[in-house]
Amino acid sequence: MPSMHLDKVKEFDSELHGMLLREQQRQMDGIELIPSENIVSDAVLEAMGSVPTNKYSEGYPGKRYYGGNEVIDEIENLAINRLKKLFDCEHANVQPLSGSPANMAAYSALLKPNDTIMGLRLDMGGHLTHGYKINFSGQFFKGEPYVLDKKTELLDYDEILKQAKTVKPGVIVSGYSAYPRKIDFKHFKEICEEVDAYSMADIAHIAGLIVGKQHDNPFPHTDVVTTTTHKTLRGPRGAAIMCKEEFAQAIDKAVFPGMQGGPHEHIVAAKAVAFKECLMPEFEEYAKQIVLNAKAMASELMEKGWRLVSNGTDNHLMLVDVWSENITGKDAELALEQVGIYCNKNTIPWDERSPFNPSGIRIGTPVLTTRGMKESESKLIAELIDKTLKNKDNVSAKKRIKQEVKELCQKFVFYD
Ligand code: DSN
Repeated sequence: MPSMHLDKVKEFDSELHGMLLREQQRQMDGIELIPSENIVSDAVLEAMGSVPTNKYSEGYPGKRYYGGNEVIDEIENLAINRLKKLFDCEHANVQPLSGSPANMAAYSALLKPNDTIMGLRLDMGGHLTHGYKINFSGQFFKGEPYVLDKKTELLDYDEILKQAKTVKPGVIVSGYSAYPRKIDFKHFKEICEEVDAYSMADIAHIAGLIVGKQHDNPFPHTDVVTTTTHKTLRGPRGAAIMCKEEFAQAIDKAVFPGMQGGPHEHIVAAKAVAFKECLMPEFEEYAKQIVLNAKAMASELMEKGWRLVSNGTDNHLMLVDVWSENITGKDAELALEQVGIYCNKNTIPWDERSPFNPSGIRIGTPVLTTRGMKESESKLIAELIDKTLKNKDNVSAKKRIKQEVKELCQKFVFYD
C-alpha cells in the first residue's frame, strides 16, 4: 500500500510532520469528490521527492544553458516520448509548471496581444484562463465567450460557428472545468477552419479519460492541446503542452524563455512515472471504471430526485442543481464537508445566483475510483449525499453519516 516516507521530516520538524500526517488522515477518512483531484502512486510521490530538484536546466534536452544536464536530458526525453505515445501527437513540452502558465504559453505562441479568444463562459463550466476578464487571458487578449444551449445545457456547435463568424477569434478553445458531456473536437476543428482560427483544447479534466479510451482524442484535429498532469492523468501537480509539429518551435519558445525559467525536473521525472502508469493496460480499466462510477452515482442521485445539469454525465463529473431543492451550493458544500464528503460549490449553466453562493455543486469520481471503489460504493455515496443534504441542519444525523463515511473509507485505504 502506498505511503508517505517522512522519517527525516519527523526527525527534523515534528510540527510540520504532524500537519502532513493529519492531511493524509483527512484524505483517507473522507470521500473526495472534487473532480479535478486525484491521489498518486508511491512511485509518483517518490519521484517528486527526488534529486533533480537540485538542478538548473533552462532550455531543452541537448540545448541547455547550464552544464551537467546529461541525465536530466534523458529524464525529460523519457517524459516527452511517453506523452507523445499516449496522445499520438507530434510534439510535447513537459515543462509547464501548471495549467494556467501552460495556457498562457499556448496563447502567446498562437496570438498577438488583443487578439480574440473564444472559450466557454466561466459560469457555464469554462475556465478563468479561457478569456475571462479578470484573468491575464482576458486582459492581454480579448475574451468573447460562447455559451451552452439554455434548454439542453449542451454545446451548440451551430451557435458557436455563428458567433465565430462575427467575432473572428484568433483561437477557439474547447475543454472545460465543469462540463459533464463529451466534446466533439473534429467539429471544433471544422469551425476553426471556416473562420481561420487556431484550434486549442484544454483537456486538463479529461486527459486520463482520453488515454484510457473513454473519450475521443483531440489529435489529429486540434492544433495545440494543454493539460494538467494531476487530475485524471493521476500524476504530479503540473502541466504539459502538446501540438502539431508546425507549432513546436513557437510553443517551446513560449514556455522558455517566454514564460518560465528553470524547469522543475523532479516533477518532470514524476510526470514520466505517471505517463508510464497511463501506458499500462490497467489504466484503461481505471478510466472505464471512473465513467461507470460517475454514471452509477448520477443515476442514483436522479432517482432520489436531484436535478443534474444535462440530466447526467458521459465523463468523470456531474453538476447537481441543489438550488432546485432550495439549498444553495455553499450550504451544500458545507454540509457535505461536515460529514467528510468533499466537493465544490459551482455555478450551473445560466445560473441566476452569484459564483460565491451558486446553485450547484460539482462532484466526480476519479479519486474514489483510484481507491478501488466501484458502482455499488458510488451508489452508496450518492445515498449519503442525499441523506446529508436532506438533513443538512440536523447535527446528530450528520454525525451518524460521518461515521458511515469513515467506515466506507476504512475499507478503501490508499495511503497507510
Ligand atoms: N481548479 C481546477 C478545477 O478544479 O477544475 C481548474 O483549474
